[in-house]
Amino acid sequence: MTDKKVLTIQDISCMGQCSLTVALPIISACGVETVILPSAVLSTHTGGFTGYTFRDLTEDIPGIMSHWKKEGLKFDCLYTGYRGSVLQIEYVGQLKENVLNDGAKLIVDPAMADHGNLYYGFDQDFVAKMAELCGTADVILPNVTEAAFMTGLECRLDGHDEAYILELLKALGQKGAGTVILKGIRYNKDEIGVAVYDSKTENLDYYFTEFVPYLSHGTGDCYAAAFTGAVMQGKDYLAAAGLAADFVVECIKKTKDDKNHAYGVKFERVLPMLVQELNC
Ligand code: PXL
Repeated sequence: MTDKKVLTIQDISCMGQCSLTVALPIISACGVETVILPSAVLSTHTGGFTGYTFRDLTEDIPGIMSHWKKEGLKFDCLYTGYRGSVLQIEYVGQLKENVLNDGAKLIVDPAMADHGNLYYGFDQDFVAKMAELCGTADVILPNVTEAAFMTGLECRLDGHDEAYILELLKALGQKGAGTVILKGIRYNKDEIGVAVYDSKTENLDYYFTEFVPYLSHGTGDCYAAAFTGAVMQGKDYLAAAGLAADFVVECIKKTKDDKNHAYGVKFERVLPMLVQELNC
């Protein structure tokens, strides 16, 4: 058991099974205390819904941060997910300086693109800032689309080979990230994998799972939350990357037959897996 505390900054999409509404229960199921910094409140996420509300909470961040600083509150990990503005990316540096313990980990999920496209509302300026932030992180969790956007390399959605994947990993590592966990690797049609690349030693490992052909929002957020919880419980990066991958595959399997549920995955039904692996 751990007494470590994770601070996570991302939005609340009231409906949609993503960002904070999945991070909080998933990291908690891992047995890890989760402190939240909501970056925005949306009625739904931006993928597949129209006419959603969006309240930007950027201007609340400095006040929350300075209150925590006054109280002497410090956290062991900062995990950043979806952020609604460039300024919010810039605040991550200040959070790191003011409310993180020495040796705390910065885990960055770019959470800005998938399947070859940027999410609605993001532009190249945002991509450049996110790439800069990734350069300061201990661990980054991009998918292949995000990796391609941040490095300017070609975006290939399948038919990958190791030369292409290594090119992406090295380019991301050269920007400064300590460990790159690259998601969505397709070396064959039956499997999907993550690469775990240490940019200092250039050590590369993979973890592959069965490929379940079903597209859903929020799987990246579920992955990042389970990964973060596992790392806080002392798993090494490869073990945490593998557990998170198995968790997401099970979430997709629990969801894929429900045609009305493409907005997110039924992660609630798989939380016992995390409790069993990390929190008993
Ligand atoms: O799942 C990533 C995500 C998080 N938050 C919001 C989103 C998305 C993806 O579309 O729109 C608001």
